Amino acid sequence: MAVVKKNPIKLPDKGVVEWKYATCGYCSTGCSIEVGINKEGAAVTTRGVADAPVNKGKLCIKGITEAAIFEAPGRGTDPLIRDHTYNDWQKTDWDSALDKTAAEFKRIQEKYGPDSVAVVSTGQILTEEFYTLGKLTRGLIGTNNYDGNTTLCMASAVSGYKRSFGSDGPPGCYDDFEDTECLLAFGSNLPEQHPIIYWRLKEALEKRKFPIIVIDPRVTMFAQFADIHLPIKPGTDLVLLNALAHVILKEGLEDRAYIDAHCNGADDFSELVERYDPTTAAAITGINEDTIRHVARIYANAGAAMSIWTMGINQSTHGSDGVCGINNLNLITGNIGKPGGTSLSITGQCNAMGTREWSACSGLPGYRVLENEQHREEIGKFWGVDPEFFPKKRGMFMTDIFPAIETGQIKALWLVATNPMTSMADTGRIRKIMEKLEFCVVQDSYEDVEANQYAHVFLPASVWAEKSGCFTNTERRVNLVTPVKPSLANSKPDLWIFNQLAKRWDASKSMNFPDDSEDVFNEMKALSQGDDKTVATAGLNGDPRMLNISGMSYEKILKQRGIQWPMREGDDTGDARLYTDGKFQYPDGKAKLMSMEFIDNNERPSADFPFWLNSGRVVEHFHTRTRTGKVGNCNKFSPTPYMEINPDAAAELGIQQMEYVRLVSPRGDAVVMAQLTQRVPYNMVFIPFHYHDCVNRLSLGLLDPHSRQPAFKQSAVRIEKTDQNEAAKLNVEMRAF
Ligand SMILES: Nc1nc2c(c(=O)[nH]1)N[C@H]1C(S)=C(S)[C@@H](COP(=O)(O)OP(=O)(O)OC[C@H]3O[C@@H](n4cnc5c(=O)[nH]c(N)nc54)[C@H](O)[C@@H]3O)O[C@H]1N2
Ligand SMILES: Nc1nc2c(c(=O)[nH]1)N[C@H]1C(S)=C(S)[C@@H](COP(=O)(O)OP(=O)(O)OC[C@H]3O[C@@H](n4cnc5c(=O)[nH]c(N)nc54)[C@H](O)[C@@H]3O)O[C@H]1N2
Ligand code: SF4
Ligand SMILES: [Mo]
Repeated sequence: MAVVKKNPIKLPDKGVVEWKYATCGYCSTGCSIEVGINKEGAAVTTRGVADAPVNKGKLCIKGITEAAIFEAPGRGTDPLIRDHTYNDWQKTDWDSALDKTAAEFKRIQEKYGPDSVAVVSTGQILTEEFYTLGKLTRGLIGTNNYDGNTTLCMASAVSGYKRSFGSDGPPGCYDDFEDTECLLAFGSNLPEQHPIIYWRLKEALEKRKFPIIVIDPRVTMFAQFADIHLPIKPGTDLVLLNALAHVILKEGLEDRAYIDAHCNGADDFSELVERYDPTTAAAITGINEDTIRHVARIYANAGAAMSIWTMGINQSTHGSDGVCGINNLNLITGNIGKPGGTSLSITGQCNAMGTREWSACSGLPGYRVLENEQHREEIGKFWGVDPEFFPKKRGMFMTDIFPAIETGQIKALWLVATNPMTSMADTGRIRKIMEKLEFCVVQDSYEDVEANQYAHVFLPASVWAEKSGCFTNTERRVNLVTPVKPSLANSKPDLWIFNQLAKRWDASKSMNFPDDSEDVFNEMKALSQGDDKTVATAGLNGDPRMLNISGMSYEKILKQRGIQWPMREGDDTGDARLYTDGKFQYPDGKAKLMSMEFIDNNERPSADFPFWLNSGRVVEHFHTRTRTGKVGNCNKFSPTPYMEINPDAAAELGIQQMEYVRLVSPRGDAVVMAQLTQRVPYNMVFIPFHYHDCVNRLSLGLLDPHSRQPAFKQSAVRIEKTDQNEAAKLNVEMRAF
């Protein structure tokens, strides 16, 4: 038989002369990536690194197109400066921009007190940069109002881990897919938001079938691939979790030996979940009682079972409680710290972990806390700062900083790699708040970032692999970014900017601000080293030294394509899992079963606003589109703000596919295009939050009491018809940003 010859796919020759190593700068999966450099030294393409443990050569659409971000339109090329009336920007030199920034911070602190300057950072710069920003903010500027956009993202996971286990730190890893016998996924659309973690899951499933159960009000791509989909009523996951525990305890399916040996609070917990029987829970969650019992039995009877979650849990008024509920489920079934048995928060930004570990945003570096005297003294001594200079408890969260600007308590704001004008809830209010600032400095790689509309100084930062340092991914893997090309124009690495700014404070003369990122890494290594026996004395949140990176070096990280912490001095590599010995970070070494009552406090659909407003992401875009909005091969899939609406609801309102509509909430309005799809239930619309002046003009964002994270996914709206020509004009204006 004649062999049919197919035309092989021909990749255009990009003229690559060298491949340089980095870690992807978008999501927290942590893919190892190589950037192709041509003979002019320009980054022209990317490819996955074949021997990397995370991605084994694979990349998603964002990683594949990432070389385009370096020269994308809107990059900041020079420092900019302007007066208080927001007149035209003037180009300036670095010294003038940094002098002005330092002088304004000092003037305002002198006039209104040290905490009147706020610093809000990100999950997207390198760990060495986070650590240096922490040193500058805590050790020199001396404001306690220092936080990051991770309050919009991972704060509930951090808070839940601390409450359950005594410390932050995701205990599992991607290899757990290889051993698990059941996977529960709460509010996570893994195939779109973490495509390569999803690919790892599919790989495991090809070798061995095990049930996938997805809990999400939408029929996401993940839900479509699941064995069981629980389309839960928004914001009610805690009730489902308490009911699953109810069934497990009632039917004697728990791991009693594990609970007795490793958990406190079992009696209170049994008493609490007794009230969450499946019949009561079904009425609240919309999941029928038989399914609740069925899922509880599958999970508890599996030899090893794991749970993952993302923003469907964290971004809720019960975000922290939801995380504790997931941890409870895994504690009572003995599924922590064993292969295939874990409670794994899927993180968000490329270095959401790095900021938690080292930025000193909510405490001090290396999981140390401000509330602990010993921690303050250790860091004070190490940095050469009087420990009395440190506050004795954490300051405001990002979501409290903005209301404090509104009331005049905070007068100056420094935004580092975050764009609250698009990403915070109720942006109409945020706009008014930004106008109140006496001084605002924006440090971003792109000068067209919307937050810059209210800045008086703009500091253009180098982006991603123009810099050198580490990211930590979802499974605690520290991986390296190397500078693959020089910084664009007059932009500078964030590390350089922090170091130069530090020089504007006299006290910096007796401190160390290394220029080289590896020297900074070595400082962090030294701070992470320690005697593991200090657990009992470490105080509030246990032993910071669980986060031990003392055995790592850039060379080893590069060689192993990323190493998980902890890796102690003398170890060959890092530990895959935490808590394998069932010893937790509370002083008595036990975890805590948390008893949590459900409080029904969400804004919900009403006669005036009859639709749930849900929001999230799509695979081709990243956040506020400062990058993917300019990459043609990403932006072409969804250039226009749109909502998913159920076809039955659309028919009733007389709305056609691709028609523009006006959405109205108690906060504001937004014009979007309608995409008719069964993915959303009849009384819900879903909007990707990537577009400026869109879903966050509408969202309420009630705060979780523990984590202060906003409930971005539970608001209410009504839908109105709108003039199609006007809407199209508005859309063109918005796309021209
Ligand atoms: N392509 C792409 N990937 C990304 C990002 C991106 O912008 N683009 N961002 C990164 C970041 S920072 C993050 S934080 C992650 C986010 O990753 P994900 O959390 O997976 O993404 P989202 O789309 O925000 O939300 C996930 C799901 O939560 C569901 N949900 C809403 N309300 C509820 C509820 O009450 N209960 C439950 N169980 N589910 C609910 C939504 O319907 C949605 O499908 O993605 C990361 N990866
Ligand atoms: N309605 C709704 N709102 C949400 C969410 C939701 O699901 N729904 N999700 C929330 C979540 S989980 C998150 S994480 C936030 C994200 O919200 P933001 O942090 O506001 O989003 P980004 O667009 O990622 O902003 C990061 C900025 O950093 C810049 N940048 C990138 N690399 C560098 C660098 O190396 N140096 C410097 N200096 N700048 C750099 C980018 O250009 C960009 O402007 O949004 C939150 N908002
Ligand atoms: S999955 Fe995440 S880390 Fe991997 S290539 Fe895609 S965006 Fe980058
Ligand atoms: Mo996030």
